[in-house]
Amino acid sequence: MAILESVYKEIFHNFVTATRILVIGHLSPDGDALSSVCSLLELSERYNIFARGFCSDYRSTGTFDYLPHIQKIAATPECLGELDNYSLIIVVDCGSLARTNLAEQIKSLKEKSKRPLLIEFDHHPNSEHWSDLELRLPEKAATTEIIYDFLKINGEEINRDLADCILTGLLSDTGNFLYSKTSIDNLSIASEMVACGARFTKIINRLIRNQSLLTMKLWGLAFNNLRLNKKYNLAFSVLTRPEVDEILKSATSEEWNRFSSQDIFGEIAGWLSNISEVDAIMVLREEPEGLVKGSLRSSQDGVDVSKLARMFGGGGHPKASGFTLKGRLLKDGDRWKIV
Ligand SMILES: [Mn+2]
Repeated sequence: MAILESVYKEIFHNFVTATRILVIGHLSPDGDALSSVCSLLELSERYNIFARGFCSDYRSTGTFDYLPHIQKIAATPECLGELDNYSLIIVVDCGSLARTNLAEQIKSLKEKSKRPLLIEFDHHPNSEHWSDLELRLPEKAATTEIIYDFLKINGEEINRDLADCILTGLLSDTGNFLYSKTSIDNLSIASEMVACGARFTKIINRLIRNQSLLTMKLWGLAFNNLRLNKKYNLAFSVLTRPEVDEILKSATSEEWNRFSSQDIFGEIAGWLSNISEVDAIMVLREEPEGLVKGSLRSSQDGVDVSKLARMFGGGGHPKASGFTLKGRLLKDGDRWKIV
């Protein structure tokens, strides 16, 4: 559904008249979440407004150190002070309020008479309506594509820093323009961002050449464990905790940092969706807390893996989604069970 220009303008008016802004991305942020936060921090600097960023559990690995103001992104809520000290809170790219890791604090704000205005920018479909104003456009490839429209509609100049943010989000969320959802708009915005000074080669190198030896060993494990479910034409790889731990035990602290800040298993699933003869990919792995996580991807037209994810209580996009289940993986003959 198209969103009226007046909503972009109303949000902009609230932005430029705010006194203290907090911009929140999702936990373990990806390139789109970090770029979305950084672009709004850049805009707040343009208007001399105090602003902070927050992404729960964000660990800098240097991959995105070229993004403006990235050092202003806090990873723990203690660094933020009281949330009602902000006049405006903007949540970007989160999909659900839970992924802010501040859901309770944000919900409790709504009971207060004097509280920050709550705004959401997102391209994930969602049924929760907790914000005062939202720009939710599931047809957009990245949240930074929504921010691009927000800047354009409000007549803001796109400088090199903003262009770097917008291009980074677009590249991150389209798998460097490989996903089938990549649109003409995405490519034309990307070329405009390069014309505005975005460092295309630098960004693409950071996004692709950011793997460590440790992550390559995990890729090897996932490739080795790959099987085919002929009934559903689904390729899947199952990674048990002992197998993953065996690789992780030799990790240096830098490799560990990189491992925990990247969605490595999602990236592996994304790469596996290049297999041309299957309809979908699933990567299942055991997490330490007695959880089994699944990443689903597809590159085939007409396949919506988010339906499968929702059956398991998860969600996401038609071509990229995931779920989490309680339990452990158990091999039963040729089959895997979650018990
Ligand atoms: Mn995104």
